[in-house]
Amino acid sequence: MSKPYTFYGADLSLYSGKLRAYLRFKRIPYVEVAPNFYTFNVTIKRHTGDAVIPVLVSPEGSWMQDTSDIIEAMEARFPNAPVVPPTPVQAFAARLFELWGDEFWLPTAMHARWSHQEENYPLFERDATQSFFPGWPLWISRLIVKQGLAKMLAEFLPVLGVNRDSAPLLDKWIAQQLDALDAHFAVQPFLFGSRPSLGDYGMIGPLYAHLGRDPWPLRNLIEPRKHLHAWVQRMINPPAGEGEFLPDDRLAQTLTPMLRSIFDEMTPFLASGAGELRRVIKNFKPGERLPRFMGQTEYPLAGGRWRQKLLPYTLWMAQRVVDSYRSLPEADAAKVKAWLGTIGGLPILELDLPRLRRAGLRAALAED
Ligand SMILES: N[C@@H](CCC(=O)N[C@@H](CS)C(=O)NCC(=O)O)C(=O)O
Repeated sequence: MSKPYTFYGADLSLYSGKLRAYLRFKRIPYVEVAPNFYTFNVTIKRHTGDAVIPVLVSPEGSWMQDTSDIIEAMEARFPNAPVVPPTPVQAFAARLFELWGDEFWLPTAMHARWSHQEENYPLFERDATQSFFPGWPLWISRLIVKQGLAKMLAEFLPVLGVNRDSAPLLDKWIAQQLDALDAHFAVQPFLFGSRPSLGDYGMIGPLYAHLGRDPWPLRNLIEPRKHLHAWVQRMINPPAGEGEFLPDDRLAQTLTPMLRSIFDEMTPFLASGAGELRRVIKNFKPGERLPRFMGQTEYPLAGGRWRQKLLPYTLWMAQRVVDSYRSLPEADAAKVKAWLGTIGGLPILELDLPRLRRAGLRAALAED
């Protein structure tokens, strides 16, 4: 067996769940290491520019950060059972679902964990103290974790628009989406057939650590939906065999409700964010890292309106999706466009995105 990769991650971390599920399905040899306080804040920061997980280090010692970039790099190295479908419509849809799970579900993930912290906090505290502060006196590590939590609650929930007044709308959206996913997984093992795709990996991020493992959401949101619960378990413990994507570039009808959210809610969110960035772009120099959060976006959600700050990084993710369309051979691009036309999805191709590059956890304006 070849030398293993080192995977810096943690059970409590959303994007670690995404990468872990991927590595397991691909049978890529890895050793998971919980980064301690020093590794996280010093070593990882030195190599990637930010204190962040997950990070993957190759046996040759190259450090990789950002699950989308990591999966892309690993797909090139491990071409068995590709997770991006070989046909254009399924491939484009898989990228849309990755973006949707990675970015559009963030308010949901944070709400599910932090709006129910009386039930969720003990597990979080245990994970965080054991992962980041092994060997430290418990009272000190508990105090540091609690301070980190206070900062998170003060900053992150308001950034994402989650508060007492907005929560009922988000709860309505969550119930709609989870019901739709449950109905889909009643008829298909994964989003596009019997093989998990990049889209499934985007979705397992929020649906593992924050919804599928924290006790309140697990008990109230996931366990009552048994097909969705079974999918979460399949994602974590992938079945033997490679499975396959549906033939003829077909999409199951049961994906339609989720695609409605992607086109009717997420696309306006991205358009609102792009407009916001365009308005302030002259204040930044080419190459400059943009703030992690900025401005305000507003978009339709579950029949109401949602307001949250823009994460310019989200627009970098959207740029990847649009770029994947632009790099298609003409005949494949025509198929994707025709499909988008039938489902009211064309505006995603017309987003006015400023050119961005990724810099660690953030986006920066591209140099050219
Ligand atoms: N888009 C990145 C996100 C990584 C990320 O946000 N990781 C979280 C843990 S799940 C983190 O380390 N956050 C540190 C911070 O927000 O400062 C990816 O896909 O890897």
